[in-house]
Amino acid sequence: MSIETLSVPDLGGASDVEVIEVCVAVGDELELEQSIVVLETDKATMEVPCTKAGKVTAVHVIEGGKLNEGDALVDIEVAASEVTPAEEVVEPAVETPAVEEAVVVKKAEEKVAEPAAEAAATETEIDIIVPDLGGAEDVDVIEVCVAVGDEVAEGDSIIVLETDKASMEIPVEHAGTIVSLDVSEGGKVNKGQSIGRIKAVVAAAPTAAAPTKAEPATAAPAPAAESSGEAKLAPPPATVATIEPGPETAFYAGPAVRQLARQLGVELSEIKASGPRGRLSKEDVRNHAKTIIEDVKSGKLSSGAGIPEIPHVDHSQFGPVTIEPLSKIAKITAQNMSRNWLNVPHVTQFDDADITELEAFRKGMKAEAEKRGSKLTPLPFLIKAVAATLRAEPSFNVSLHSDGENIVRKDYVHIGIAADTPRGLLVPVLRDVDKKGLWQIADEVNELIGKARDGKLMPKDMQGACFTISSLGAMGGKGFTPIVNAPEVAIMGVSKASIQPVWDGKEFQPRQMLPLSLSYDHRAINGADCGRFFTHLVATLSDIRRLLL
Ligand code: CAO
Repeated sequence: MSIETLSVPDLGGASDVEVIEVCVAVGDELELEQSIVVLETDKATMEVPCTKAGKVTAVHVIEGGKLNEGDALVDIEVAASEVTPAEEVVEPAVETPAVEEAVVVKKAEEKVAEPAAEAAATETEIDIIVPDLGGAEDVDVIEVCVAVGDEVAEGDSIIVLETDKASMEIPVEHAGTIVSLDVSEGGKVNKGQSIGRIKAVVAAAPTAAAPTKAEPATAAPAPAAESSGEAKLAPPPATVATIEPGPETAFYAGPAVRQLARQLGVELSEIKASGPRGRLSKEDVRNHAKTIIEDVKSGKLSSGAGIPEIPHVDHSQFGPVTIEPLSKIAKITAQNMSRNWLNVPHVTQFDDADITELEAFRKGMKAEAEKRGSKLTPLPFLIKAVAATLRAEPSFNVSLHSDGENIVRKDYVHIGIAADTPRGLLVPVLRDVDKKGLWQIADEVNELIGKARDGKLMPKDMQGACFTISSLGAMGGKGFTPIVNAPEVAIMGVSKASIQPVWDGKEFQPRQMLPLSLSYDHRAINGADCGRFFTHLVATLSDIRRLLL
């Protein structure tokens, strides 16, 4: 182990450069190329990368401080095998191309040598060549700023490149018309590569060998003025490290921050900056992404892209109001309802079951039920009939697999019962209903509903349902469209039974009709399946002797 001090590399002549972000702290394990600090001049933002891997033992810089070449940044403890001779430690410039790139920035025009006054201007087609990229290879093209046919002015950006340390705009050296482009967004480029051609008016050089542009100090020899006689653009100065905030960009972010934002798929323009002078940090980007995820999870933000939020309204402007917090269950229900409503393509089918005989039987059993300490409403009959129908029509006893590739067929029949409780809507689950008799179903339902209303349900009591029944029969109403409780694929709404005139072929008969509505997930179930399910269910309810078959 040895302690090494990492210092500020060659800043291309810039002095008293401001530290706008310190990216490390004592104790951090640094990897090679990890950013230590972010510096900012009036021309560029630059991240100073770590040239040695190791553990930070001291940090010598603070945010808002000023730095010059050679100033100590951090001390790191490096493994013996990593230790370099002392003289190399203080010479980081060779290993920090990104910083070099950043700091040699000057506007293209500043580096353009004035053409000789006597040189004649000629229109010629020339290659647009990728300049020295400070040693970086296969650099990502993140933006192509021009199209064939575009008129460009000298210094206009042709493409924007990005390494993990710097964004760089590659400017054109001459005004002219883009003739061809051999580069596309997402592609990679290297120094000296021709990325297109431009028809430009250039000053004819006095001799073929004379370069048309001044070379930036750190740039590699230009591939310009080739002996082919065809003019080539001399490489522009190495890079512009960041895109400066202009009126069109109200945010200010370094390349690593931009890259992180792209990786996470967040819009920089939507992020609130916490850094000095409105600069976005990686932390800002992460926090923004985290907030989005939390908002989607909580239902505050819909995952269905583009669904506008309901605007806030101050209701007190219209009359007196009180504001009460939602219960935890109400909040969870709201999330689940939104999620299911947005994710499940619902279809609801309606039918009426003739429960005249069922009701006669049920009422006949009331005294016995009371003797047993049971409560016999139409609900246990509905549960039993639904269980039998799920067995007869197993197309409803399924769930879509979360991989979107498979369907899960269930060989058990557990049924959820929506219960209105003082805390909100709860759905306890009655297990293996197909194996149970009516008394047992009635007793277990009553017990579960009692637990739900007393707040005594355990999470396992509310899991694993294949199908849900939501009965508003005691409350009234002629029909409603219940929302599927995914990953179940169907739910049945029960409304209030009433005596209706039913034509028996000769005359109208007064019959007790029970309105039913069946909502299903159309990804898993088709209308014909629903037709078969409903026919079987209605027939069973109309003649409960069928449950014996
Ligand atoms: N038609 C006519 N009368 C009905 C009926 C119907 N469909 N369903 C029940 N009744 C009657 C019962 O028979 C009972 O009367 P009797 O005592 O004279 O027999 C009376 O209404 C009260 O029934 P109940 O409400 O005590 O019991 P239940 O078994 O019908 O319902 C439960 C239990 C938990 C389903 C119900 O109380 C409940 O909470 N429903 C709300 C469900 C809900 O909120 N769903 C969400 C809607 S959005 O999906």
